Order: sequence, then structure tokens, then C-alpha cells
Amino acid sequence: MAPNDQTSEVTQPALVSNADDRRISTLLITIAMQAEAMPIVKRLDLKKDDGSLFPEGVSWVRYHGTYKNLNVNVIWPGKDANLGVDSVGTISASLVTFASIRALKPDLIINAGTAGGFKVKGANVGDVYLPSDVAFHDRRIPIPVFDLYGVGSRKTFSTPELLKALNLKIGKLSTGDSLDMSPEDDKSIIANDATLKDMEGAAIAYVADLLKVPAIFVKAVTDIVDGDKPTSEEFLQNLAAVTAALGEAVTRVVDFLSGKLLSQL
Ligand code: FMC
Repeated sequence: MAPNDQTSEVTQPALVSNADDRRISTLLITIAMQAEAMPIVKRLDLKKDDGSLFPEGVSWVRYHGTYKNLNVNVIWPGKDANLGVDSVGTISASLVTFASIRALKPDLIINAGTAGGFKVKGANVGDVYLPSDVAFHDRRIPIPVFDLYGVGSRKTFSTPELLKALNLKIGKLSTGDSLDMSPEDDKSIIANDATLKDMEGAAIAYVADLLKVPAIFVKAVTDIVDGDKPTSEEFLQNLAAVTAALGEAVTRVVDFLSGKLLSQL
């Protein structure tokens, strides 16, 4: 049986129940790239910390501050120590999310970033989504039940009011550690019914679920995966404009969260 064939037969775990009635006070915003982080850091007027939160010598960066009564933390895994490029992908996202949750005990995680979008599913460059589900498309383990573990499908924390208030788009997000897409990935992405493709989302959902912290995802489309332009070219071409749009959307999300209980999202 193909890895994804059983997904619909199994109840997908939700990321923490919406019955939780805590007032949102501490936010953890995880971001993979500096270009994605800076517009948000500027808009929310956050400051870089002294680095003492994380193990000595790691590249991870925290920006923090108080914004509209919220303790806001933007965490970026920093640049690769050897190559000097952003530490994108599931491994650094998982590690920095784990360490940040342990250190900051956030009420809510927001994973903000760019993503590829599928035009057959209605995505356009610049669209901003609040994904309803996340799953992996590059963890193929064709053994019963391990196949489902590999796909790692999870529902995100449900935010019907936020979705309505901000008029954002909804769709499913599929995560893998490559910017390009192999034919096998393509099949899994279709099985995941995904509108969006990124390199961190499902990994962050896994860590959030592990430590029982609700997580939501804000993803802005930089490139059309099923379009005619090469992904890397289109991604780089649209990065500046789309990260500006992402910064605006994340600010609106944070504005909405201010003063709310988790159950009011
Ligand atoms: N496929 C996978 N990831 C991305 C993408 C695409 N078409 N467009 N943008 C991204 C995101 C990933 O999550 C990475 O953090 C970064 O942008 C690309 O390396």
C-alpha cells in the first residue's frame, strides 16, 4: 500500500484542544530565514537578546519585546556556522523550537514563513494562508503504521475567528527538506491534499504536539510549484515583496491575539 493511502482511515490528532481557556500572554514566533524575520522584528519593535537563552555557541537568535501587552519572541535558527546561509529545514526548526518552548513556555506558537503554492489548489504569489493541516511528503516508510508515522499528519490549532477576522486563505501544508520536488514528493503532496509546500511546518507541529503547545502557521506564497517558472528563481525574485506581506499579516495576527483567550481564536 502506498504510504499515504491509510491517512483518511485514522483520526488525525489535533494540536492541543481548543477547550483550553488560558489568556494568551507569551508568543513564540518561529521563522527560518532572516529575510522573513526582519520585517516582523521591525514592525513589532523587537530587540535582539544577549543569547543567554540558548546553549553557548549556537547560531540561534531571539528577538523579543512587549507588544500590545504580549510577550513576543521571534526565534530564527540563524546562519549555518560553516556556510553562512539561513539554517532552513526541519532539523534546525525542530531543535530551536524545542529549546525555545523549554525556555519560554509560550502559550501559543506561530510558525511564520514563505511557501510554495499550487495553482491547481487556488494559490497565487503573495497569498497568505493559515494552514488547517500539516504533513510530511518526504518520509516514505512503506510498512503498515510506520507509513502513517512518516506522513505525520496533524491538524493545526483551530482558529475560526482569526480566519474570519483577517480574511486569510485556508489550505493544507506539506513539508519536506527540499526546495525542489521529486516525482515521489509530488505524489505524496497530492495524497496530502496540500495547497502549500514548505520546509519546516510539519516538523514544528511535531515538536509543538510533543510538548503540548498549540501551534498555528502563517505562510505566504513566494512561488507557484505547478507553474512554468523554476522554483528557485521565482522564490528569490518574490522574496522581498512576499516577506513584506508576511510581516504585515503576522502583525495583524498578533494584533488579533492581544487580550484574547486561546478559546477565542
Ligand atoms: N518549497 C519548499 N519550501 C519553500 C518553497 C517551496 N516551493 N518556497 N518557500 C519555501 C520556504 C521554506 O520553508 C524554506 O524556509 C525557504 O522558504 C526556502 O529555502
